[in-house]
Amino acid sequence: MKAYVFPLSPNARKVMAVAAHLDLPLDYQVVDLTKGESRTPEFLKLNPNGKMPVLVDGDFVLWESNAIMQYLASQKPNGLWPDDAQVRADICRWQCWQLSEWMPACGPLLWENLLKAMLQQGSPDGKVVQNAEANFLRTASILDQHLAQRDYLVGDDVTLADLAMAAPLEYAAAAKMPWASHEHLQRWYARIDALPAWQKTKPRMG
Ligand SMILES: N[C@@H](CCC(=O)N[C@@H](CS)C(=O)NCC(=O)O)C(=O)O
Repeated sequence: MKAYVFPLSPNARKVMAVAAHLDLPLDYQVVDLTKGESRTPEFLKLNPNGKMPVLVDGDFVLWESNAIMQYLASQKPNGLWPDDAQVRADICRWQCWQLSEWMPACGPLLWENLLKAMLQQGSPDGKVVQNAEANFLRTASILDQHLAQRDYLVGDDVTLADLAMAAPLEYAAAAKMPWASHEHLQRWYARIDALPAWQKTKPRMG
């Protein structure tokens, strides 16, 4: 299977971490987003949205990171995606929430406080940052409360839900995400950060 990724991206990390955790050999093709490589005619044939990650397995082409995570985790029995309808629905619920609530909360802070400077796109917009911080605090509190009595988002061990949610937090400090008072969330992230698959796929700058 071939995966098209830009390894610095949290969405790529989600896919790479699953493959690392399950020891699935993926043939990686880097799509350099700083060079517009996701907008070439060849790449747009794989994903008309012009976005990575994309997985190619023979004739089967799959985009959307959460769908790719589930497909990879379906390759063999494992605890990331247990074969139980209710557990899978619970994991999928958190993956949906990750896309609909968590990424929109983290994304503007990643852009304003980190990417803008990296890409020389000017300084952070104070008003956008203020709104983004409020949204981050609202959503982070939901996670913090959920994690107050548990070590992982679903069940007693790491699942796809954790790997999906953890991805943007790699940049929590650099993007100035205000999570200092969310101690349960921080403790949970430290647990994910310690996983060999998370360490192995840590983005390397430069
Ligand atoms: N919902 C998609 C989002 C993917 C996405 O936003 N990818 C971004 C980088 S994080 C991208 O490839 N952007 C390239 C572009 O817009 O040209 C997923 O989860 O896979």
